[in-house]
Amino acid sequence: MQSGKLVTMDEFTIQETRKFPQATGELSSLLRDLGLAGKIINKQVRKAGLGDVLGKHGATNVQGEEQMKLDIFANETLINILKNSTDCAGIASEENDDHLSYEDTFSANSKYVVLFDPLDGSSNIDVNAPIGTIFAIYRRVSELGKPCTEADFLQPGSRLMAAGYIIYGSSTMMVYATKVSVNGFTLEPSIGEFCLSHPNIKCPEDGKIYSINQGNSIKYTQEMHGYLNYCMEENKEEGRPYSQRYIGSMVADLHRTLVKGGIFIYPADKSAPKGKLRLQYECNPMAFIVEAAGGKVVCGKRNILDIQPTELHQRTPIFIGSKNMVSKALEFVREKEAVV
Ligand code: FBP
Repeated sequence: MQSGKLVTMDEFTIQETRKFPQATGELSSLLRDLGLAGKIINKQVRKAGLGDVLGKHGATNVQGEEQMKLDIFANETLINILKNSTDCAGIASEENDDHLSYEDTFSANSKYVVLFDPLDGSSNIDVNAPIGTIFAIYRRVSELGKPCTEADFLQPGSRLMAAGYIIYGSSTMMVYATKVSVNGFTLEPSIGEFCLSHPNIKCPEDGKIYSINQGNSIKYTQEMHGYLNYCMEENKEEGRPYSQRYIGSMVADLHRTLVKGGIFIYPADKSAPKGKLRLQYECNPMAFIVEAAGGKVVCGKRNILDIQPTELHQRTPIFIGSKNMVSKALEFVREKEAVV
């Protein structure tokens, strides 16, 4: 890659495919379709204050959450783009009760399924803070040529083929991981292409930032308080107290944690004994990305990627980020936090 030469995500995925002689290019083309969906959602997000896309839609989703107009727009955009894609047999979304299988011949013969959170950080949409789209790609376990089944969407994270997110922040970026590497692409508006800007991302082993909604701390266990006190206590040698940062969009808090180091925690608590964040389209894709970048992810007792899902919208506690910081947190919370 010559310095200064822009490498588009399309070029990059094609170059990567060449490294795997058995590759058919289907996964790369699916990633490109997700990039296209990201560009269309980005266009709406960037002018959210002008069009009629801010505010609530009036409906609620399967989690009982009020859906925002942009949630619906992003959801429909992804469903339609992946439906027209030649490489997706079906989808599951945070906004849909059940999975959707695409039954046209092309889709039914596709070997991949996609799960997504179409717009993560809904509470930040109307206040112009960073939001994102999260996606996870599995090779289906059901028979090709037939409609995909629920089993295709209830696979452990360790079976992911690829996962990523698109962050609509100060710039728009797409970050995705395969089993071998994590790469980031920034949208170059003048050519409308995601271009390689963060090659081979590595999550620093240590960090100086902890990220948690401490407003919930009255509901935390003693062990969790033990770790928070550890983060806030003075220890110059170890660079503590850490700084606290919490944007309230998982995509934005995880993007910072991935590139700068740190730890992001959404623990179980008295009102959410299984945690808040969803395993299949929030925690597993982020866990796959951070682990591929050398970071660590647990639910309090074990690696989140080893959990065998039983429900599409199940939740899990999550401790994710710099390897050494997550290991330290585990020293405090192991056992008590594990509810899965
Ligand atoms: P959705 O917006 O997709 O429902 O995601 C959940 C989420 O907004 C995460 O992005 C974020 O990390 C978390 O919930 C914030 O929760 P809380 O407001 O309880 O801290």
